Amino acid sequence: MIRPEQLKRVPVPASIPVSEIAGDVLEGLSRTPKSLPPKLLYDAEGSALFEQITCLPEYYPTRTEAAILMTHADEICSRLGKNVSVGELGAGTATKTRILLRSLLRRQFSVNYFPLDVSDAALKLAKDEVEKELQAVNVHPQIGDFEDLAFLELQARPRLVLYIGSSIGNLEHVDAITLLQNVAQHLSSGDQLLLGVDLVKDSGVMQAAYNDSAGITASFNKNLLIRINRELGGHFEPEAFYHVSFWNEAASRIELHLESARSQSVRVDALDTTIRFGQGERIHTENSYKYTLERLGDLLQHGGFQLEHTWTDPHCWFAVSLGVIK
Ligand code: AVJ
Repeated sequence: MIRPEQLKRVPVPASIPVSEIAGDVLEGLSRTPKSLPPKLLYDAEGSALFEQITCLPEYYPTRTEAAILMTHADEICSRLGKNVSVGELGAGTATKTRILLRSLLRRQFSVNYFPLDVSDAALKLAKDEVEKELQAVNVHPQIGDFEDLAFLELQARPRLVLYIGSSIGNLEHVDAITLLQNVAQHLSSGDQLLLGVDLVKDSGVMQAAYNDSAGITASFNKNLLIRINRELGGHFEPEAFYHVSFWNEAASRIELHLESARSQSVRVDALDTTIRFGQGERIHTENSYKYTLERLGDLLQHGGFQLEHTWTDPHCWFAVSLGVIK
């Protein structure tokens, strides 16, 4: 965890401490039904696989959101405070962010940009790519998860917080609201949030995006087992698990699971435990919630933001909303 006093360019830890993975893995795999927190999917390898996912023909969210940002960048920037600093939650490699930064630099001389991510590797790429293209952007990478929001207070006001890419879709509704409330707590009147969420649409379109024909999403999902093998001395055979994904209409979400192909026992050395799987038993690895415009409005409001404007694409597949602290 990063504390505010550590943020003055003191070296930050290279990744989530192993003990934290151990606790999450032990807890998740001891539960019935078994589950693992989605943030564990995003180690260096997982983040690289997710980058590949964003380029897949079936995976519409990234290019749809990028198109919204490109089409409306000037209008979005015209609605921002004068001379904003930019923070970003789950920045990844910041590819889409550069669309906004480019446009922002037509309005202000420089930008202080604070990308937060759990992946050290992704942040390094983000910093390199942004600084290579946009010399007037000062990048201040923040390694951490969404509990480490104190860096927002290091940003000069007015602040813009980016939470794009539908990352909020990983969260249960109550947790999404709590997260926005936590963000709001570090902000002041006039500070803004730009939030990107995936919208409910034809289920075939959504399901194809999480079950691509090249099998990249399957590799992304199974990478979690490989990570446990590497970091915790696990003995998972990734071939002994199937990638399963489907649209859960009642919960308004795509679910990702790893399904045991047979009954098996898997030893995890660092946990000093053996995990038993029945044939067909699943580990729930990720949810990707899809919103309606109405639910998106409620989310912002309950999170402490007043909705200023929402931009969507022509199919209304994805939405980018700007909210402000009153
Ligand atoms: C990174 C959470 C936005 O939900 O679409 C993509 C994750 N998982 N394919 C999403 C993901 C499998 C992605 N988010």
